[in-house]
Amino acid sequence: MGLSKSLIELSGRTLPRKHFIDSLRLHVRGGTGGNGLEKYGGVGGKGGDVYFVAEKKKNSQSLRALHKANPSQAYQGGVGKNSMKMAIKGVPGEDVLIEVPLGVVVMEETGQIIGEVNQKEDKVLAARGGEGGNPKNQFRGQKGENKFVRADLKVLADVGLVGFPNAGKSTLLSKLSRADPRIASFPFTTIKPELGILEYPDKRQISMADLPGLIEGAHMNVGLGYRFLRHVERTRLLLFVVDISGFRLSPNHPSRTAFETLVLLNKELELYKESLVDKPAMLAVNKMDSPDAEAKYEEFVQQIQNYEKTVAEMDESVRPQHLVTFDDVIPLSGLQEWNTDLLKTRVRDVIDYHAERIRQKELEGWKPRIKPLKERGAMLA
Ligand SMILES: Nc1nc2c(ncn2[C@@H]2O[C@H](COP(=O)(O)OP(=O)(O)OP(=O)(O)O)[C@@H](O)[C@H]2O)c(=O)[nH]1
Ligand SMILES: [Mg+2]
Repeated sequence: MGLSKSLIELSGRTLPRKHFIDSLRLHVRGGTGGNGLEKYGGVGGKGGDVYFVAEKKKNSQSLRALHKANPSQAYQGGVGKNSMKMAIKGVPGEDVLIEVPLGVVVMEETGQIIGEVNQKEDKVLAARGGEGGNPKNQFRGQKGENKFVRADLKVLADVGLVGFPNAGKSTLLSKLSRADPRIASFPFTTIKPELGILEYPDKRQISMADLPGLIEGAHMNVGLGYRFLRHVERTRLLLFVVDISGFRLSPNHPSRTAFETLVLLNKELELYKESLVDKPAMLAVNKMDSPDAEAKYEEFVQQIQNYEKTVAEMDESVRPQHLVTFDDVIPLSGLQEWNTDLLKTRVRDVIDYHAERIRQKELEGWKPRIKPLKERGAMLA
């Protein structure tokens, strides 16, 4: 299935860039190597590399600070020193470390991933410094790698909306929060994650990320694919949204029932990263106001109640190995606001339930550690 970004381009839409923050294009260039000194066989210093590393101090949640600190977004490794009579081995150029928040993916301009900064010790080489001059390069210091890269920050949200295009994710978010995402009757309306905040009477707030629609093949970058799948990683709860009438991208594409879209979503997550399937999940069966929805829902419930069995009967090409477990399944209509309050309450309950479970687990492993009082030397009376 050759669907790609062209659909979006064809529609001539511009990217709304409101609340979603985080993508930067940067110019990175490794330092030039120093020249060697042929007469003495001296080797020039290597040019400095450019790396992405985790920021040391605060754990900021955006790339904005980085942009502010260096609006030109150009980073260049230090130049390697020439080999000299007195210093036969040239001193290497200094490496440049670009500090970013955790959760940053560094990519080539083509979208190919160079590496990710997910943990404090992660270090991603973005541009290698040039070799110092040596016999192999006629003692001429080499230029460093020189290119543009993209740094994307994965969304950090309590809840991530996962669904096929057009399932009504953005509509739902607009009803649950004050967010005002773009809504339209064609697939791939949402092309960037956007955040909404669910507010509760006791001032509790839960953040929900509206994500672009996912279709089969997404893990291989079909549709908006990979670029968005990674945003699912940093959410605590996945809220699957399916259209009770199913989905069909175009007359050239197979028509999928609601249940099939669900299984395919499950499969895409699994193919992208198996651990995503183990995340707490809920299911919103949407558009219950459409014709024949009740009858379709009845069938759907049968299938989901026997999820494992129904899936086992499906063709291997669509069948996931590892099934998502849903803490709740709620039929609703985002548009008509049927059951949306219930959903809001249940989202909170499920998040709290899992938080409590994690806390309990931690407590189980907790043992009081009785330390001897610090030994003290003789005290002066
Ligand atoms: N009948 C009915 N239509 C709905 C409902 N929710 C959304 N829609 C319609 O479905 C279409 C798609 O809605 P969106 O909210 O943009 O869907 P989405 O899942 O965000 O789509 P993408 O961003 O393309 O992935 C729009 O025409 C909505 O008006 C619903 O509960 N019932
Ligand atoms: Mg949308």
